[in-house]
Amino acid sequence: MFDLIVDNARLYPMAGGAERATHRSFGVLDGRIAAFDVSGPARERIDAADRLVLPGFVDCHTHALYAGDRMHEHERRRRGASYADIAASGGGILSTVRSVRAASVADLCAETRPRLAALAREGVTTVEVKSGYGLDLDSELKMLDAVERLRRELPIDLSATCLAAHAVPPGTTRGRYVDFVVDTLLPAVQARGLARAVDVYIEHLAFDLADAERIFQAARRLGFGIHAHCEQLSLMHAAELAARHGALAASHLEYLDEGGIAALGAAGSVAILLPGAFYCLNETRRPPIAGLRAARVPMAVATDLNPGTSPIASLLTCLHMAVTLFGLTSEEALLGVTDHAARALGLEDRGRLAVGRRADFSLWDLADPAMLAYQLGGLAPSAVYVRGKPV
Ligand code: DI6
Ligand code: FE
Repeated sequence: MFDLIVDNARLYPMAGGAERATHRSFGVLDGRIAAFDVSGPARERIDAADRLVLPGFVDCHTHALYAGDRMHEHERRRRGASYADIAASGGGILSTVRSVRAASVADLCAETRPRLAALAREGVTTVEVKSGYGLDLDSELKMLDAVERLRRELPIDLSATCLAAHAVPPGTTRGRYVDFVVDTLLPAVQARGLARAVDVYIEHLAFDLADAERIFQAARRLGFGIHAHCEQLSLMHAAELAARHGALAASHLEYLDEGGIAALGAAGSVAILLPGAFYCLNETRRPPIAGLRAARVPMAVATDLNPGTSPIASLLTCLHMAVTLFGLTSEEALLGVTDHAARALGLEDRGRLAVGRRADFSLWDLADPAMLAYQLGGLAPSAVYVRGKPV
């Protein structure tokens, strides 16, 4: 006896490819998909009435938890200021750090809930959320505590990443700050079980390869998954470093070269593409999609939702941009927000409709899933389920 049977569905399992399955139904037991083409008794039934069924979307790179906003920077950039100019004048990441340090856990949760709700309305059932606007022990732990509080409270799932190496806070040096991250912060996060992965912003205006090397070594000793912001504004050969540490994923990659592509391919790391940041920063250099495709590096697509470079609480918008701005096919973009995104988080229990995977799925009144890469705006699932329960 199943807990739930979904019948009369056009299923797109996103399991190894983006094509439609021949199955028309599946059964759910204990929150997981138990079998396809099922009949017989079930505690509950959904007649999908020939609607599409897709796996729940995974937004695998966000900075969704923050306080305040940076609307004035958006306007300065329109008048010609660069991201680096804004950072140099005390804006950028450090301006959000001031707001986050002044906020309570309750404030952070209250400001973040609507953003997560917006993602959930589009069928997102798992969101990765990074710290990195605290940059001291109490404030980084406060951010991760807030993520944990939201994770317990919300029907969708959250996966926390410690991005302590996001910027050097005022009043210290880069070297001393990396010492603190390695010796104090990462062990504290690990002891409290507050993050699954560690990320480093490797960029000329943030941390260099030697800093990242030390942080990744410490993170791996503590059992964290490895993520990195790589080659967004310049070629640092950060992707090779991340790959050498067995990174789950490397993000951005606009300046990635052949060596970096080969390294990601050999390590089995996912390339996370963030067209929202590319768009908001008016960038012109596109990530090397043809090279990634040829090297069979799995590509994921995420929002990078953050108050500075990607204030975009819509994964469908980013899916559309991945196609229109970066040239992904709609199939690649759909795999990028499902199977490949789950893989980028090391969450191999979701991302595709397959026996044994979590019953996280959405129903859509659409002729074809490619519609999601075609129409911008106005699309939402008619129902979303997490572990077989309606959201
Ligand atoms: N991810 C980041 O960490 C920075 N850029 C990006 O794509 C920016 C975050 C911020 O400006 O707040
Ligand atoms: Fe980011």
